[in-house]
Amino acid sequence: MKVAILGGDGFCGWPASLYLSDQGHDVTIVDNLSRRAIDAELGAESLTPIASIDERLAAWKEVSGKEIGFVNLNVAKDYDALLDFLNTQRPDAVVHFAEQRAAPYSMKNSTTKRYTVDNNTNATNNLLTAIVESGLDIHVVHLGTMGVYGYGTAGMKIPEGYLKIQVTSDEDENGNATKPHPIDLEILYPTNPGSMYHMTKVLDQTLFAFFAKNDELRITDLHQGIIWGTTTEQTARDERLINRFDYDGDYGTVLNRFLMQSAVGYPLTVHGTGGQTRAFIHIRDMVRCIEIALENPPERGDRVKIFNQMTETHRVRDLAELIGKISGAEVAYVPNPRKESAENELHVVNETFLDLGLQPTTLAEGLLHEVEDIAKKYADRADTSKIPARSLWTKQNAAGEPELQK
Ligand code: USQ
Repeated sequence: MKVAILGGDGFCGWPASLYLSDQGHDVTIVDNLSRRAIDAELGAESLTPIASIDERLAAWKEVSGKEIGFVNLNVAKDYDALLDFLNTQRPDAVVHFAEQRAAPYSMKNSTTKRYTVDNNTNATNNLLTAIVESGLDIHVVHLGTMGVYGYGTAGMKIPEGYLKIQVTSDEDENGNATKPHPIDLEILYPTNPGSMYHMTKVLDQTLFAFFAKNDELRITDLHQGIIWGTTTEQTARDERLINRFDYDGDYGTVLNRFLMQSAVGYPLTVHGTGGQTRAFIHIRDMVRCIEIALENPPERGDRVKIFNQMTETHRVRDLAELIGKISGAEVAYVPNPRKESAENELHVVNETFLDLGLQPTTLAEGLLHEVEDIAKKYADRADTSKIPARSLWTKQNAAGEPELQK
């Protein structure tokens, strides 16, 4: 299959590109290297030393004998170049990772808030519009987030995108009064994003629904949980293929952060009570899920296909305590910089991927140690001043209490 990977230089995009290339797909990465620019802006580098994109691609060719193409293009801004790329390359599928993906970065200040919304929504809109203009039948696989649902429970498992509901009507189709009677509907699960970033993925969902309905584009939206792990079979083949390892307060995600903190002897930063329950998936399952989604596209005219891309749920404090137990790390309960429920349950349906053959990589001590060992190997590159999460969801006063707007 000919596949274009938008955002193929990032944390998910790079291992997915290598995996698909390894499986024999013809892969081209489209990326404007914005994630590297944000590293420079934040003064926070990946813990692992990532090679330049040219070095990465040359190393992959050397190691695997396979070639991955690269086009430096800003999907959110360079519409004509994107359209030209699609018309020239004529990919069978596009995997869309080209979005700013950190919730704390998206909540930092008005510049990062506006950047996240501009970048993410324009990237999606440009891609969908360019596919329509090209007239090509390209399957779009988009990396969405579990965070579009919010993390609450309505006393039921969160379904895969769509919710069956029943409403009571007291009129017929012509508006004439009738006895109250039930009507069955299926709607997009009500959204409840917790950050500007998560909100952009909600906006994406509406764009997808419209383009699937109006232009009959074939679209799959993957509602992914929090990734843990950094290494895949392909990234481990050569040091120049190494994946990013974000540990800073903006881009580092919770379990990888805890493992890194344990490796460098920094107390694990549990936000609030740590009662937040979240969905997780190992990075090796993520790359497999992308391939499964590519192999199982919707038909033209179908509604958007939505998969919940997660394999298990965990409570933040349980993860911290587990790592404390196996590695002897100290656990610190710090004030929560975010506005989120202190405690929540989370139950999620993930049958589609399991039915299509995904064998989940669940949280196991061996794999936790593997991540910690990578963090230990590169511990001398760590800047511990970048660990605390400083991006606040609401302004706080000196006592750390929310500052109400007058
Ligand atoms: N947390 C801590 N301590 C930390 C870091 C995080 O207690 O040091 C807590 C947060 O307060 C939050 C939870 O852990 O309650 C998850 O935070 P996170 O930074 O690991 O994940 P999140 O901000 O939700 O975003 C990440 C990815 C995003 C993806 C999302 C999937 O950055 O791209 O969409 O996970 S999900 O969480 O399922 O929405």
